[in-house]
Amino acid sequence: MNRVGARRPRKVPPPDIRVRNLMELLPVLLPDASPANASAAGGDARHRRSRQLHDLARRHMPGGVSSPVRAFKAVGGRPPIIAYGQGPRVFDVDGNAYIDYVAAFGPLILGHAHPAVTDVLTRAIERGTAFGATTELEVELARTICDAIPSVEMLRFVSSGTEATMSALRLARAFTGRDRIVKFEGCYHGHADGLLAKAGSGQATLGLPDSPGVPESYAAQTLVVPFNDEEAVRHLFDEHPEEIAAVIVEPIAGNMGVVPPAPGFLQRLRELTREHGSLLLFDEVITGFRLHYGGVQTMFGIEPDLTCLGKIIGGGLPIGAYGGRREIMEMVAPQGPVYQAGTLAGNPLAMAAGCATLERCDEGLYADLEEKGQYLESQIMDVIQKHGAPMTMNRVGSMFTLFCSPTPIQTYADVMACDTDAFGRFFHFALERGVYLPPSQFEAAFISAAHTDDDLDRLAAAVGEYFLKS
Ligand code: KE4
Repeated sequence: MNRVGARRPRKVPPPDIRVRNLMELLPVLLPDASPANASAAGGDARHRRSRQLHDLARRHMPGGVSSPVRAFKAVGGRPPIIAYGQGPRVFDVDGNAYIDYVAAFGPLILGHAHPAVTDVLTRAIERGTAFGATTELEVELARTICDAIPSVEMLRFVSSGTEATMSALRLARAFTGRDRIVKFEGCYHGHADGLLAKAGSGQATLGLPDSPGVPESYAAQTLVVPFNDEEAVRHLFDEHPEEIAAVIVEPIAGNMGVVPPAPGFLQRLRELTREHGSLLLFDEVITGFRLHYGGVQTMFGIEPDLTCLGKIIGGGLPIGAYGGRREIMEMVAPQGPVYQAGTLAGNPLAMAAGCATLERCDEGLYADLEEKGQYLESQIMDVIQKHGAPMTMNRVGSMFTLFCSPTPIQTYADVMACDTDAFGRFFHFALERGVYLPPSQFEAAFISAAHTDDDLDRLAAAVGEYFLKS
């Protein structure tokens, strides 16, 4: 039993994998660095340093990662340790190259180390890293986002998507004077206690904790219903009249894999929330600026009361934001009584990377991404049909998921019926061939502006080769 305060002898890692000095770890990248492709070398020798570093990582960090999905538990095996990225590729510490469809789980719409972003960051970093004060670029990014999303008249920057949704829900409760919130099975909004809730059994509508450490009382304030089930939402409002502060939804679900809203579903949520005096929150942490300049809301012509953003608006640096109607946002401290704060909120480096990224999110970019998405989808659907493969693809713009399912995926129940073991086998088959998909059946994959048709062909070829062999 560790006595509090007792100093444990410091464990020294085996000498041969002591992390070298920082500058050695960040060698100047040669522009034409083209390390051996993962499939070029043989056996485990090509992952030697990754394995060593992963062992060291697991000694010092739970699961050897800073976020669970990165640990490959959903697909098995051990993750490569990444050294750097360039355009559509990432390279691991053993020099293996991968065409990257993870895109850091969404932010990197321009690809890795886009010169426009790295140039701006290089300039910004020479001026300092944080000030604890408002900066000009922060005002510029806030203005840009408010101009891009009509429903966002005012916003607050935070440092993660979790902070954005957590704060927006606190604000919604304050604005409505109500406590309950509604979320959908399969949608993920970050790890704030009240959002780690799962559906109660049977007719029970009150949420149950979806993680140890979440008090039942917190989860009970969260009502969880199936995505795309508008009748279930209507029933909740009947069951809990004047108790529901807000309904939060990923307007295009990305966290059960990509599942688009059923026709009219989002519009119905807008009607029901307005009818019952609740707020509609669009969690656009993934979809904000991913599919359209602004949010999915501009594609569907729906104005939520509050919007949560992240990922792309920070160009790969830590960021989140929540915003919406002025009368609601003016309740946020210090203008109003709803407290929320953050040391590194509005960080100047994140603001710089965000401004540089959004500057390039123009109509041409989205047209290019849609064309690439259509090309990839046609390539993959051809292969699936040719082999009669038990796989289907959901795609919206440049976000997609390959589901190991012989039938279409339209609901959370459909997703839960997928063969996740088969996905794990396919994931590693592709990884071995230098194609890096998100390491879970329940994630969205992303095409960036840097992906070429050859890169897209490599993924389609991996699908074809996999089913040819299986
Ligand atoms: P963060 O706290 O991870 O920045 O954002 C939480 C969040 C909120 N809303 C949506 C729609 C999200 O997708 C996320 C986070 N997304 C996951 C991937 N599905 C981040 C990857 C991870 O957890 O490591």
